[in-house]
Amino acid sequence: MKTKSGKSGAIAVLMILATSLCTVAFLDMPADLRGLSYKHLDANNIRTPVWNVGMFDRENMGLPGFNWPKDSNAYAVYFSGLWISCKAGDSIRVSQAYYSTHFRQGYFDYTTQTPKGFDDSLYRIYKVSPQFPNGDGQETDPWAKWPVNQGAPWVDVNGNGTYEPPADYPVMKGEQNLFCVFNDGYRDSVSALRSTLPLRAEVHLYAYARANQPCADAVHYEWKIINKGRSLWTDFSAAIFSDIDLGTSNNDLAGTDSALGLVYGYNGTPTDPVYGSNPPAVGIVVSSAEGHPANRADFATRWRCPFDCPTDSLGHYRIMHGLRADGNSWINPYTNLQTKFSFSGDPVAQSGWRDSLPGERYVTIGSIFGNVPPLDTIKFNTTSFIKRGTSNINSIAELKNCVNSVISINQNESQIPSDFTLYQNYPNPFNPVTTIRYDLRIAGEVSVKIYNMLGKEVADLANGFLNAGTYETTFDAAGLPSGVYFYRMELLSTGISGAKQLSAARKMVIVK
Ligand SMILES: [Ca+2]
Ligand SMILES: [Ca+2]
Ligand SMILES: [Ca+2]
Repeated sequence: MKTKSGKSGAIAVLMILATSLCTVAFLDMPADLRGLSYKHLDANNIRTPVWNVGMFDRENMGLPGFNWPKDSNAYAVYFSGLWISCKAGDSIRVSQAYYSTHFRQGYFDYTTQTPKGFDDSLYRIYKVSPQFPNGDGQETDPWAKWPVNQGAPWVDVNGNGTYEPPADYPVMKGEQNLFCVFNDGYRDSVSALRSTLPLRAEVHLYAYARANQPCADAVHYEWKIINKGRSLWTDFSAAIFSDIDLGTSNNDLAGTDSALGLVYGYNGTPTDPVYGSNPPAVGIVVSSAEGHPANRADFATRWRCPFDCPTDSLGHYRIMHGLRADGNSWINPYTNLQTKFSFSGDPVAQSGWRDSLPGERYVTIGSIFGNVPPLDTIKFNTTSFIKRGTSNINSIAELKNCVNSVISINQNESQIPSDFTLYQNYPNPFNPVTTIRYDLRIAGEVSVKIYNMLGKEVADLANGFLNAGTYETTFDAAGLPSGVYFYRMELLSTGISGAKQLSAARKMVIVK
């Protein structure tokens, strides 16, 4: 059995007991398991569970959750969770999903300053898909169940303020979309070592995955964190903790990239017993941080236990502010400068400050938002993604090449469940060749054209009848000057709801 810092053999015995009783219970979970629920994102080649209490990448019964390639026996992450922290008055506040979790389902009532919904089965996790307005009879809920009254995002097509599916529908940025609400107001079962007063935070999680995710397999998380207490949060930070385990956990390394705002894990040896040769690299990137002065990640680090392991709430607060667990700053030994991105050298170029001595690794990445007054909301969006190259090290190069692509997808506006999807070109900016991808869910007359800034057509990439399916076309801009261009797709469909003309356009940049 995999052992974790701070876990005892007694807990492992309890888990085995729980297993034999076939209950929803696993290693290091709090005693009260009522209301816990999870559903999977498995739209591309990642299959991973998301829970209604701030944790993800973990299966039931304490098993690793980030299955890639899905339906294989290989996993790249053991556990991930949301971490938040602040100061309120003189004291620090820390709430974490860290194997166990400080969060519970339900909302935090501002008026009475109490958590609510713990015993209400409506505060479960929800999942909807553009393909299944009535659900699929398995994990996918009917659109009508989408909990808009809990804050789940939706589109009011007729603008009357009332949710009337299927005319109105959930915001669906991907083929699979999850939502849940949780808060940190219940502290009854918190480990004494990491206990602080709660922040009184209410969190709305919207998570999604796309079937056709360009460049790398990815899942996206949008954390909306609301200060429901009556105190100002100062030095508020949000982070994702991840116990990356690429196949076998005892031969991994990790690193960060401050320019990309990325933390990643990779196999420290060319071959992993589970993944074999050329094992993949897995990354987490802060795709946006609204309410943050620079809208980006401020810190990313990797740590090991017991060497530089946080052991109490103060240590975790420090990790969530880009410091070492002991309170000192990280010092880059190659520059002698303080940094909040540890191990930020380049394993591909074999330069700079790199991780060494493969073993068990943990990673954390996040943003420091500063002051958050009562009832203010911050938005912290993260993407987890994975890429396999031609070697354990080349996988890092390939992973980094995909950062901009997975982020551009994450920043898309709500995807209306329509008859087609037009994706961002890749690469972008480009010189001189790029790829444009689109999905047709029904057959129809399609045109894809490229226009310059003046609206003049400069290329015609598709024109004619196409069956439903996924299409890719390459565009060679060899004869065109640098600048901003647009590509526009039009679809004339004759579906069951009658003939209709649909169009979408996106921007791209030629840099020579
Ligand atoms: Ca409506
Ligand atoms: Ca490994
Ligand atoms: Ca690990």
